[in-house]
Amino acid sequence: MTTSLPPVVLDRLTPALGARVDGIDLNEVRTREDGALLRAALAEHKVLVFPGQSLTPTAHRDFAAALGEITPAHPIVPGLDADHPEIYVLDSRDGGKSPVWHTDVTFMPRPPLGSVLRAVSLPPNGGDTLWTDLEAAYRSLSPVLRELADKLTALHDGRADFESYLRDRLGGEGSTWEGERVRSLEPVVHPVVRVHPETGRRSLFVNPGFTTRLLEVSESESRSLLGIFFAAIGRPEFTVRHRWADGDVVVWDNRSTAHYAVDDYGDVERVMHRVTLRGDVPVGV
Ligand SMILES: O=C(O)CCC(=O)C(=O)O
Ligand SMILES: [Fe+2]
Repeated sequence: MTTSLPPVVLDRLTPALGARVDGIDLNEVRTREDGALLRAALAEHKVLVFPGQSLTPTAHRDFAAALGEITPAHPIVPGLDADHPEIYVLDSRDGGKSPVWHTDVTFMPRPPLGSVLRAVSLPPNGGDTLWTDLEAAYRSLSPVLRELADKLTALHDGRADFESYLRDRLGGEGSTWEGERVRSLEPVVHPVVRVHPETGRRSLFVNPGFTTRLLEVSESESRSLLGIFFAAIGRPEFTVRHRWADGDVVVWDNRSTAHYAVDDYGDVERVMHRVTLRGDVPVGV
Protein backbone atom coordinates (compact mmCIF):
# COMPACT_ATOMS: atom_id res chain seq x y z
CA MET A 1 0.00 0.00 0.00
CA THR A 2 1.24 3.47 -0.77
CA THR A 3 -0.26 6.44 0.97
CA SER A 4 0.67 9.96 0.15
CA LEU A 5 0.94 12.59 2.82
CA PRO A 6 2.30 15.28 0.54
CA PRO A 7 5.17 15.63 0.03
CA VAL A 8 5.94 12.51 2.06
CA VAL A 9 5.50 9.01 0.62
CA LEU A 10 5.04 5.99 2.86
CA ASP A 11 5.55 2.42 1.66
CA ARG A 12 4.61 -0.43 3.93
CA LEU A 13 7.53 -2.79 4.54
CA THR A 14 5.68 -5.89 5.78
CA PRO A 15 2.03 -6.69 6.50
CA ALA A 16 2.82 -6.55 10.23
CA LEU A 17 4.70 -3.31 10.66
CA GLY A 18 7.13 -0.79 9.26
CA ALA A 19 7.04 1.86 6.58
CA ARG A 20 9.72 3.42 4.44
CA VAL A 21 9.40 7.18 4.27
CA ASP A 22 10.65 9.04 1.20
CA GLY A 23 10.46 12.63 0.06
CA ILE A 24 11.52 14.17 3.33
CA ASP A 25 14.78 15.71 4.54
CA LEU A 26 14.93 15.25 8.30
CA ASN A 27 17.07 18.38 8.54
CA GLU A 28 13.87 20.23 7.77
CA VAL A 29 11.76 18.63 10.49
CA ARG A 30 12.34 21.02 13.35
CA THR A 31 9.00 21.93 14.91
CA ARG A 32 6.51 19.83 16.84
CA GLU A 33 4.00 20.72 14.13
CA ASP A 34 6.19 19.09 11.47
CA GLY A 35 6.86 16.23 13.85
CA ALA A 36 3.15 15.60 14.49
CA LEU A 37 2.65 14.19 11.00
CA LEU A 38 5.42 11.69 11.60
CA ARG A 39 4.19 10.90 15.10
CA ALA A 40 0.82 9.90 13.65
CA ALA A 41 2.56 7.69 11.10
CA LEU A 42 4.68 6.21 13.88
CA ALA A 43 1.72 5.15 16.00
CA GLU A 44 0.21 3.52 12.91
CA HIS A 45 3.26 1.80 11.38
CA LYS A 46 5.38 1.44 14.55
CA VAL A 47 8.68 1.59 12.66
CA LEU A 48 9.61 4.34 10.18
CA VAL A 49 12.68 4.00 7.98
CA PHE A 50 14.14 7.20 6.49
CA PRO A 51 16.80 6.33 3.91
CA GLY A 52 19.43 8.68 2.50
CA GLN A 53 19.53 11.24 5.28
CA SER A 54 22.47 13.47 6.17
CA LEU A 55 22.15 14.30 9.84
CA THR A 56 24.97 15.55 12.05
CA PRO A 57 24.73 14.60 15.73
CA THR A 58 23.20 17.99 16.48
CA ALA A 59 20.68 17.65 13.65
CA HIS A 60 19.84 14.13 14.81
CA ARG A 61 19.01 15.47 18.27
CA ASP A 62 17.03 18.38 16.83
CA PHE A 63 14.98 16.08 14.61
CA ALA A 64 14.18 13.86 17.60
CA ALA A 65 13.15 16.95 19.58
CA ALA A 66 10.61 17.76 16.86
CA LEU A 67 8.99 14.37 17.52
CA GLY A 68 8.72 14.77 21.28
CA GLU A 69 10.49 15.58 24.50
CA ILE A 70 13.96 14.05 24.43
CA THR A 71 15.62 12.28 27.36
CA PRO A 72 19.23 12.00 28.47
CA ALA A 73 21.11 9.38 26.45
CA HIS A 74 20.43 6.59 28.94
CA PRO A 75 19.62 6.20 32.65
CA ILE A 76 23.14 4.89 33.27
CA VAL A 77 25.40 5.44 30.28
CA PRO A 78 26.56 9.02 29.59
CA GLY A 79 25.93 10.64 26.21
CA LEU A 80 28.20 11.23 23.21
CA ASP A 81 29.89 14.38 24.59
CA ALA A 82 29.25 17.56 26.55
CA ASP A 83 27.35 19.08 23.62
CA HIS A 84 25.22 15.99 23.04
CA PRO A 85 24.23 14.46 26.40
CA GLU A 86 21.08 13.10 24.68
CA ILE A 87 22.93 10.90 22.18
CA TYR A 88 23.47 7.28 23.25
CA VAL A 89 26.38 5.66 21.43
CA LEU A 90 26.12 1.98 20.55
CA ASP A 91 29.61 0.88 19.62
CA SER A 92 30.02 -2.81 18.75
CA ARG A 93 33.57 -2.73 20.18
CA ASP A 94 32.45 -1.31 23.49
CA GLY A 95 29.54 -3.50 24.52
CA GLY A 96 27.06 -1.88 22.12
CA LYS A 97 25.57 -5.08 20.75
CA SER A 98 21.98 -6.12 21.51
CA PRO A 99 21.34 -9.56 20.01
CA VAL A 100 18.26 -10.20 22.14
CA TRP A 101 14.65 -9.13 21.75
CA HIS A 102 14.13 -6.08 23.93
CA THR A 103 12.17 -2.89 24.28
CA ASP A 104 14.38 0.03 25.25
CA VAL A 105 14.80 0.89 28.91
CA THR A 106 11.79 -1.04 30.24
CA PHE A 107 13.78 -1.42 33.49
CA MET A 108 12.78 2.15 34.37
CA PRO A 109 9.32 3.33 35.51
CA ARG A 110 8.86 5.45 32.35
CA PRO A 111 10.41 3.65 29.38
CA PRO A 112 10.93 5.83 26.30
CA LEU A 113 8.02 6.52 23.97
CA GLY A 114 10.26 5.92 21.01
CA SER A 115 13.82 5.79 19.78
CA VAL A 116 15.52 7.53 16.85
CA LEU A 117 18.49 5.51 15.61
CA ARG A 118 21.09 6.74 13.11
CA ALA A 119 23.70 4.61 11.37
CA VAL A 120 27.14 6.15 11.93
CA SER A 121 29.59 3.42 10.93
CA LEU A 122 28.42 0.16 9.39
CA PRO A 123 30.11 -3.18 8.70
CA PRO A 124 30.42 -4.04 4.98
CA ASN A 125 27.55 -6.47 5.47
CA GLY A 126 25.56 -7.94 8.33
CA GLY A 127 24.45 -6.05 11.41
CA ASP A 128 20.77 -5.87 10.43
CA THR A 129 18.14 -4.90 12.98
CA LEU A 130 14.73 -6.55 13.41
CA TRP A 131 11.62 -5.09 14.98
CA THR A 132 8.60 -7.07 16.07
CA ASP A 133 4.99 -6.03 16.52
CA LEU A 134 3.96 -6.61 20.14
CA GLU A 135 0.30 -6.01 19.24
CA ALA A 136 0.41 -8.89 16.75
CA ALA A 137 2.14 -11.01 19.41
CA TYR A 138 -0.71 -10.25 21.83
CA ARG A 139 -3.38 -11.05 19.23
CA SER A 140 -1.69 -14.35 18.43
CA LEU A 141 -2.34 -15.73 21.93
CA SER A 142 -5.43 -17.85 22.42
CA PRO A 143 -8.29 -15.95 24.06
CA VAL A 144 -7.82 -17.59 27.47
CA LEU A 145 -4.13 -16.75 27.50
CA ARG A 146 -4.90 -13.17 26.47
CA GLU A 147 -7.34 -12.96 29.33
CA LEU A 148 -4.70 -14.25 31.73
CA ALA A 149 -2.02 -11.94 30.34
CA ASP A 150 -4.37 -8.97 30.79
CA LYS A 151 -4.28 -9.61 34.54
CA LEU A 152 -0.53 -10.11 34.98
CA THR A 153 2.30 -7.78 35.89
CA ALA A 154 6.00 -8.38 35.43
CA LEU A 155 9.35 -7.34 36.83
CA HIS A 156 11.77 -5.63 34.46
CA ASP A 157 15.38 -5.64 35.59
CA GLY A 158 18.32 -3.80 33.99
CA ARG A 159 20.94 -4.98 36.45
CA ALA A 160 22.36 -7.84 34.38
CA ASP A 161 23.16 -5.37 31.60
CA PHE A 162 24.05 -2.18 33.42
CA GLU A 163 24.87 -2.75 37.10
CA SER A 164 28.56 -3.50 36.58
CA TYR A 165 28.86 -0.54 34.21
CA LEU A 166 27.30 1.70 36.84
CA ARG A 167 29.61 0.44 39.57
CA ASP A 168 32.90 -0.08 37.73
CA ARG A 169 32.90 2.65 35.11
CA LEU A 170 30.85 5.34 36.79
CA GLY A 171 31.58 4.79 40.47
CA GLY A 172 27.88 4.36 41.14
CA GLU A 173 26.81 7.71 39.65
CA GLY A 174 24.48 7.22 36.70
CA SER A 175 22.63 9.83 34.64
CA THR A 176 19.93 12.17 35.81
CA TRP A 177 16.69 10.54 34.64
CA GLU A 178 13.26 12.01 35.36
CA GLY A 179 15.02 14.62 37.48
CA GLU A 180 16.81 12.16 39.73
CA ARG A 181 20.35 10.86 39.76
CA VAL A 182 20.33 7.09 39.11
CA ARG A 183 22.51 5.29 41.67
CA SER A 184 20.92 1.85 41.64
CA LEU A 185 18.71 -0.19 39.36
CA GLU A 186 15.83 -1.53 41.40
CA PRO A 187 13.61 -3.71 39.20
CA VAL A 188 10.31 -2.09 38.20
CA VAL A 189 6.83 -3.54 37.64
CA HIS A 190 4.91 -3.07 34.40
CA PRO A 191 1.64 -4.55 33.17
CA VAL A 192 2.17 -7.55 30.89
CA VAL A 193 -0.41 -6.16 28.50
CA ARG A 194 0.06 -2.49 27.75
CA VAL A 195 -2.63 -0.27 26.32
CA HIS A 196 -1.16 2.18 23.83
CA PRO A 197 -1.91 5.70 25.04
CA GLU A 198 -2.57 7.01 21.51
CA THR A 199 -4.26 4.11 19.71
CA GLY A 200 -5.81 2.22 22.63
CA ARG A 201 -4.48 -1.05 21.20
CA ARG A 202 -3.09 -3.79 23.43
CA SER A 203 0.43 -5.15 23.17
CA LEU A 204 2.32 -7.96 24.89
CA PHE A 205 4.70 -5.71 26.80
CA VAL A 206 7.33 -8.20 27.96
CA ASN A 207 10.76 -8.86 26.51
CA PRO A 208 13.56 -11.38 27.14
CA GLY A 209 16.04 -8.50 27.43
CA PHE A 210 14.67 -7.16 30.69
CA THR A 211 11.56 -9.05 31.85
CA THR A 212 12.56 -11.52 34.54
CA ARG A 213 9.47 -12.57 36.46
CA LEU A 214 5.68 -12.64 36.30
CA LEU A 215 4.44 -11.62 39.71
CA GLU A 216 1.02 -13.25 40.18
CA VAL A 217 2.19 -16.84 39.55
CA SER A 218 4.80 -19.25 40.92
CA GLU A 219 8.38 -19.13 39.74
CA SER A 220 8.03 -22.20 37.53
CA GLU A 221 4.73 -20.95 36.09
CA SER A 222 6.42 -17.62 35.43
CA ARG A 223 9.23 -19.32 33.54
CA SER A 224 6.81 -21.35 31.41
CA LEU A 225 4.47 -18.47 30.67
CA LEU A 226 7.32 -16.13 29.81
CA GLY A 227 8.56 -18.84 27.44
CA ILE A 228 5.18 -18.78 25.68
CA PHE A 229 5.11 -14.97 25.56
CA PHE A 230 8.69 -14.65 24.31
CA ALA A 231 8.02 -17.24 21.59
CA ALA A 232 5.07 -15.14 20.41
CA ILE A 233 7.22 -12.01 20.27
CA GLY A 234 9.88 -13.66 18.13
CA ARG A 235 7.63 -15.04 15.41
CA PRO A 236 9.05 -14.01 12.01
CA GLU A 237 5.54 -13.19 10.75
CA PHE A 238 5.39 -10.26 13.16
CA THR A 239 8.75 -8.75 12.24
CA VAL A 240 10.47 -6.44 9.83
CA ARG A 241 14.20 -6.73 9.16
CA HIS A 242 16.22 -3.71 8.14
CA ARG A 243 19.49 -3.91 6.25
CA TRP A 244 21.26 -0.68 7.10
CA ALA A 245 22.86 1.69 4.59
CA ASP A 246 24.79 4.89 5.22
CA GLY A 247 22.39 7.74 5.87
CA ASP A 248 19.61 5.57 7.28
CA VAL A 249 17.61 6.81 10.23
CA VAL A 250 14.99 4.57 11.85
CA VAL A 251 12.37 5.67 14.37
CA TRP A 252 10.34 3.14 16.35
CA ASP A 253 7.43 3.23 18.71
CA ASN A 254 8.91 1.76 21.88
CA ARG A 255 5.45 1.18 23.37
CA SER A 256 4.32 -1.40 20.84
CA THR A 257 7.51 -3.02 19.53
CA ALA A 258 10.65 -4.88 20.56
CA HIS A 259 13.84 -5.08 18.51
CA TYR A 260 16.87 -7.32 17.99
CA ALA A 261 20.27 -6.29 16.63
CA VAL A 262 21.74 -9.21 14.70
CA ASP A 263 25.33 -9.96 15.77
CA ASP A 264 26.71 -11.65 12.65
CA TYR A 265 29.62 -9.34 11.75
CA GLY A 266 32.35 -10.45 14.14
CA ASP A 267 34.81 -7.85 15.43
CA VAL A 268 34.14 -5.28 12.72
CA GLU A 269 33.29 -1.80 13.94
CA ARG A 270 29.62 -0.85 13.92
CA VAL A 271 28.51 2.41 15.53
CA MET A 272 24.97 3.71 15.91
CA HIS A 273 23.66 6.83 17.63
CA ARG A 274 20.30 6.82 19.40
CA VAL A 275 18.11 9.53 20.84
CA THR A 276 15.09 8.52 22.92
CA LEU A 277 11.80 10.31 23.40
CA ARG A 278 10.36 10.61 26.89
CA GLY A 279 7.56 8.12 27.52
CA ASP A 280 4.81 7.66 30.05
CA VAL A 281 4.18 5.09 32.76
CA PRO A 282 2.81 1.98 31.00
CA VAL A 283 -0.91 1.46 31.63
CA GLY A 284 -2.50 -1.99 31.62
CA VAL A 285 -5.94 -3.21 30.68
O1 LIG B 1 22.25 -1.58 17.00
C1 LIG B 1 21.08 -1.65 16.62
O2 LIG B 1 20.77 -1.86 15.47
C2 LIG B 1 19.98 -1.49 17.62
C3 LIG B 1 20.54 -1.39 18.97
C4 LIG B 1 19.49 -1.12 20.00
O3 LIG B 1 19.03 -2.00 20.65
C5 LIG B 1 19.02 0.25 20.18
O4 LIG B 1 19.47 1.15 19.48
O5 LIG B 1 18.16 0.46 21.05
FE1 LIG C 1 17.48 -1.22 21.90
